[in-house]
Amino acid sequence: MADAAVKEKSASAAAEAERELTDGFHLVIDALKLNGLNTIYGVPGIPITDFGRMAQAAGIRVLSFRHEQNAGYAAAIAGFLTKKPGICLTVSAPGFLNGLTALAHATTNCFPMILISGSSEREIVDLQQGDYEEMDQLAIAKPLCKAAFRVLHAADIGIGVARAIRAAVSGRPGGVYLDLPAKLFGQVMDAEAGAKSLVKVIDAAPAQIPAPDAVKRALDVLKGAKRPLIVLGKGAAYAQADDAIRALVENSGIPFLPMSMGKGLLPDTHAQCAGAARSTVLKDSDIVLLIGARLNWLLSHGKGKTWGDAPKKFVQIDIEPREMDSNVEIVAPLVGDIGSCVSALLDGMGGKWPAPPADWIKTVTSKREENVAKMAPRLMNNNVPMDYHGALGVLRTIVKERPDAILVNEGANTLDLARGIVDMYQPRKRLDVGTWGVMGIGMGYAIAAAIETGKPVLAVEGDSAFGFSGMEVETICRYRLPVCVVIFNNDGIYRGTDVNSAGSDPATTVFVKGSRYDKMMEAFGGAGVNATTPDELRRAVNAAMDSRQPTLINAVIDPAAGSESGRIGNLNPQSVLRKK
Ligand SMILES: Cc1ncc(C[n+]2csc(CCOP(=O)(O)OP(=O)(O)O)c2C)c(N)n1
Ligand SMILES: [Mg+2]
Repeated sequence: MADAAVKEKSASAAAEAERELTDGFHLVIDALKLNGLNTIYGVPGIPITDFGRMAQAAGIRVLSFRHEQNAGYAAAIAGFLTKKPGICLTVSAPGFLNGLTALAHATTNCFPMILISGSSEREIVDLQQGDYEEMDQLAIAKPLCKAAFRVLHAADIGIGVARAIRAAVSGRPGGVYLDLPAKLFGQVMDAEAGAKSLVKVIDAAPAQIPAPDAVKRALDVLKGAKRPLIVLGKGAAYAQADDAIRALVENSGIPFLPMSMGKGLLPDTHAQCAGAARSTVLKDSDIVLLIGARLNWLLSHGKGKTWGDAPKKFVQIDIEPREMDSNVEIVAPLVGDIGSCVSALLDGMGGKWPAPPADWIKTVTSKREENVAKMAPRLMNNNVPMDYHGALGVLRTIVKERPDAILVNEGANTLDLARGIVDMYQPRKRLDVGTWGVMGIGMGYAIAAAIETGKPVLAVEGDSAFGFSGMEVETICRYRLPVCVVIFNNDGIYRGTDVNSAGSDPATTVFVKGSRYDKMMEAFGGAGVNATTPDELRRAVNAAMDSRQPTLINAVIDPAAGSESGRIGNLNPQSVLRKK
């Protein structure tokens, strides 16, 4: 070879060596950061341990959990609180499956979330040759989420992440699965080309403006109402259209009923709140405007005894057209995003919207006052052991005094009674079990709520409910989060009094009597308190909220105080044969 040619060849080799390279690890990190996704909830392991380290080094907040399900619930509720997809990161097969319940939960509850799981070698998985943690994760995830994608080439990471984000937040939000095979992380490509391959998602959840005809139709129906009602679902809370929703309620003068996570959009103490007159308004209303609330089991499917015999017409605001007529006829469907739909209704109402008939308002108000008065003395009781009402009366006052704290709530009696008793004053402050009534959201939700909002969190947990995610108290202590967990310890599921008549094993619904959950928190350096009276409970919760230190209060509740399945005992199947 001539000298010149040799020189040229070695120069180009040097240039090649100097050319900056990037890899799959960094492209995923850069793609997330470019789209403002700066927090990851997950559990490390092959093949994503280094990815987590590198993400942390690159300024992403990476929160390591003790179990993927809790990390997944954290990501799901982060999505609800921020309108950006919450990110959950897991290892392959078992880690992926542990995260999957939360992904399905996010989809069912319409929370935007992306489950990113590492996966094993495609060539081996697809030939079923028994790879480490072998599983066809993409196929398994598909029926449980809105969309599922796999990225095989580093150059496609930008597009893969963009598609995942759009699928999670656009239209009706939900869960998305993103499968990243181990090999992808180590794939190398030219850094400049890599940077160019990334996509910053523009207008990820575009406004969906309702059709003018549909708005007029809805207003015409509402105008004819004699006994109107507005139902505010968690979709209304998610929308972050708080001012418009408040204006619609107040300008129309219509009583409103908040669903569990819709509480606080307007304060529960608002003059138009019909929360304490729920059965009356459902039964007797004639026109019902549903805002981000579905007519599923939580609203008795819009029919039957709960809704009474009075003829009923439904107006429904939802971003998903197929939600309409899902259970009963919707006479005025308003399809669009909630902010745009509510604003359009407000515009159409103008300044002279007639107030609802005075007798309807009077009926609702007096029912509500009657029920509130009936409840009041029970909430002030000082019984020892505490009952649910005595303990919740304390927490109700604390939330009133600290309206910006976030309340996480799960259990059966602990859930149903807290929902009714503890008034909320601000939007998106009550986070609970959602559409499935799932146990296990507690600590994941509490952690994400503290991380995403910086506000103190009060987690009110049945002793059974807490057990599903209890190990995450270590996570709470590790990150020094301002979380106060109050466990309503009644020695079991629904009640602690069941006995097994057949043998020596304990009954199926009871736990170790007199357990001291507070010691679990102490094991990791947090504060533990055993509270046996309303006064002890009050002092302990206030101290925790003031100190912002991880705290667990074991609130001792009368084991006989609860009822089977809380407020939904009617859903237990019955047989005509006598129970043995
Ligand atoms: C994932 C899951 N598993 C099981 C259940 C069934 N379940 C409903 S409530 C509940 C626990 C109720 O007990 P607790 O949390 O102690 O509340 P309490 O009624 O005693 O106050 C269980 C296990 C569920 N809802 N979700
Ligand atoms: Mg219990």
